[in-house]
Amino acid sequence: MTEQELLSAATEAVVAANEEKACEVAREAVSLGLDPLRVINEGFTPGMREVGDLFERGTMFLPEVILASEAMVAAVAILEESLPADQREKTAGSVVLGTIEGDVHDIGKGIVATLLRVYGFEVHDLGRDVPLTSFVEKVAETGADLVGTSALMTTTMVGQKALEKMLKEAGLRDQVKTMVGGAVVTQYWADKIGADAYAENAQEAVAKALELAQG
Ligand code: B12
Repeated sequence: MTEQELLSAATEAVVAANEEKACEVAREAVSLGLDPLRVINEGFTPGMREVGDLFERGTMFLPEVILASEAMVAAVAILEESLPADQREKTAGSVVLGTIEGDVHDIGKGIVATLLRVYGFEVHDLGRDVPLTSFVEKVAETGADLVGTSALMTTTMVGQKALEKMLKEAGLRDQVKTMVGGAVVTQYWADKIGADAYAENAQEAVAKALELAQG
């Protein structure tokens, strides 16, 4: 299988919600020594995007979307194992990360967490459906350099705006940088709510986090 064929097979396996096939493709990518991030970004993620489009058009239903996301999670786990081990000494900075309350989408947030760790960040991953007060409490407790929030729905991205206000009210906004992401989030939204950075994908998230933590 060529690299291009493998990327297409990854996309197809997610769209077909075929976990076995998705894992087989991921293992093949590892054995061929392909860049795991490229396979996630250009193979599996486009599959998830297509699933979203099919769901929106009413040609795919929620149970299949769940199976497709399980296939993606299993395949990504295999690829993540082949990323370099977490750096022993966490020097890049510390990040509080989570998906905003009311939102259970956590696949993308999980990829961002993994990559930040690979690049030497200490990551406090609060998980998904995280109450806004938990972000504020964790920032206060850890003195983190950054807080990153993920929102995949128009109904939950407003939580990112509310968090900006809550951090100000808690007197923490000057000491922590904020970073927002998730499928519905844009640079425009980040600017509008006064977040310090927006990133479209996990690689960009690492680049922005490094800039913010060092700046
Ligand atoms: C998989 C999926 C699900 C799965 C989630 C499984 C899981 N454990 O995450 C399940 C089936 C559970 C689900 C449920 C629902 N879903 Co859904 N889901 C999706 C789908 C198809 C893919 C999301 C995904 O995983 N993408 C792949 C990852 C890799 O991409 P990503 O999340 O965007 O992450 C990348 C970047 O955004 C960025 N990033 C992400 N987070 C962060 C954070 C920071 C700080 C930074 C810097 C960057 C960053 O980096 C990531 C890696 O590159 C999307 C469609 C879409 N276009 O996104 C719909 C979608 C998000 N879902 C949607 C809906 C409506 C729902 C439901 C309400 C359906 C229902 N009727 O019940 C429920 C919501 C339940 C809830 N309360 O949260 C809508 C939202 C519409 C809207 N505009 O509000 C979408 C857009 C589908 C659609 N087109 O209608 N869903």
